[in-house]
Amino acid sequence: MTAVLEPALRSPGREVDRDAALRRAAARVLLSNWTGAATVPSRTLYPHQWSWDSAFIAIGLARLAPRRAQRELETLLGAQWRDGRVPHIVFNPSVPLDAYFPSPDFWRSSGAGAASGAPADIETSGIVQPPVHALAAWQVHLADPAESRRRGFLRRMYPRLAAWHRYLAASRDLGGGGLAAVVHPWEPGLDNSPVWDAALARVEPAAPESFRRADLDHSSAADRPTDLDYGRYVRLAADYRDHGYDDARAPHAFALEDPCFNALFIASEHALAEIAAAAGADPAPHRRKAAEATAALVERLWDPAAGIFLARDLTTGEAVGGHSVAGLVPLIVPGLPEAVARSLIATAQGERFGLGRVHLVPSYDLTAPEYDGNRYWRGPSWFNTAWLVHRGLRQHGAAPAADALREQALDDALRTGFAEYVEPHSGQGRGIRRFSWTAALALDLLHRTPQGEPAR
Ligand code: 9WN
Repeated sequence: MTAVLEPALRSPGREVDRDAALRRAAARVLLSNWTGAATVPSRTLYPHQWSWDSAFIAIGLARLAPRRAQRELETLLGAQWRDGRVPHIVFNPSVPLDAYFPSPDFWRSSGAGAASGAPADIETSGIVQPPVHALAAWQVHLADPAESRRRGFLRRMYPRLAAWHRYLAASRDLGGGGLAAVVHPWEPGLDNSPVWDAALARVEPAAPESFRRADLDHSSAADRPTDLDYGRYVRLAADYRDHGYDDARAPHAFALEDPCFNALFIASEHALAEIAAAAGADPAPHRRKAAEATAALVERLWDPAAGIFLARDLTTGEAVGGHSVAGLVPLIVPGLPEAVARSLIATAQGERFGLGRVHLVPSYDLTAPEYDGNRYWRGPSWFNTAWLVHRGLRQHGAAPAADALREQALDDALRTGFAEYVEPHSGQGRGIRRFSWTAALALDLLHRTPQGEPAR
């Protein structure tokens, strides 16, 4: 394990050099991944626009170019469906079909999704990703309120963001308990997490010869989901498509309530209340919805004995999946009961996540048999979840732990050339490099208030 320095032991001169180098390098990554209307997560592996990536990217871009950050979110929400859903991928028509799988001719959104309100002139996927967008829009506004007001940014964003949240609350409350369900492992964004294993095992995989993976052209197979995972991803997406992406008609062989997805919904609902007030609308319904969803999150997903939030499989009604970083993310929820927050912090600092003793926050329990430190979301530490845990730690008064995590994230981002993820024990970069949200969130973490405090 490489040493993790306490902030107090670092030399201030070194930090200034590192920060300046990091700022320049991160800005270069974001510029080279900018298409003119949005930012691709990676020029090679992910050459289109992704939903939650764009929200994280906008949060970082706001520190660099607030106008471009607004544009990032406007482009994404420009592909919103009439039923309110924000698709997880917005395809760039100038990118060849075989550059990414599944491509637009697999999803066929403008045809198969027409009755659900898919746009006729833009091709997208038909599933969603975690709703970080209102949180991002509010941060983007705060970075330059005068420019935001001048461009009417929040007034234009508010109705779209509110429709997005209404879609999740109305069409995705498949369990009827006040939380949104995910219906595909790509939706929570932690695609091959061991949390989905039991539910996915019930899905008949699509035949391997019926599709060709493009991801293995750009990343090592050992760092990626397996072929069997892909067979099941394809089957679930094809079934949803073949039911017109209609949540009321689709069989939803895979339906789970994920704590990270719902925590981000709640944090964004709080942001939506701020946005509503600033845009001249009534914030009260958003505050009410945030409070109700917080109560539902604790009631349905909190496991006091495990000291973490667990996903719930709606097919069996069981809590599943063990200790995943997704279960720590509710630390970002404002108004989380203090005892729950304390217990979550203790879990993060315990042997399963090793906070402060390994690199960032492992995506899965270091002590579990399913843990694999190289394979995607089955162990490696990612920068977006580290950013979320950092924010949660600050929010709940754990400033020293938050500061140490921030320093490590900045070091790891620069040292690995903005890797997609890192192996938790060695800190070695895995996946691809020059990954946009790694660069963007480093820019946000670098930001200090005029008083010299790290930004919240
Ligand atoms: C499928 C773009 C996305 C991220 C996800 C990450 C990965 C896609 C893939 O890349 O998923 O959506 O092809 O593996 O798991 O969180 O949004 O960066």
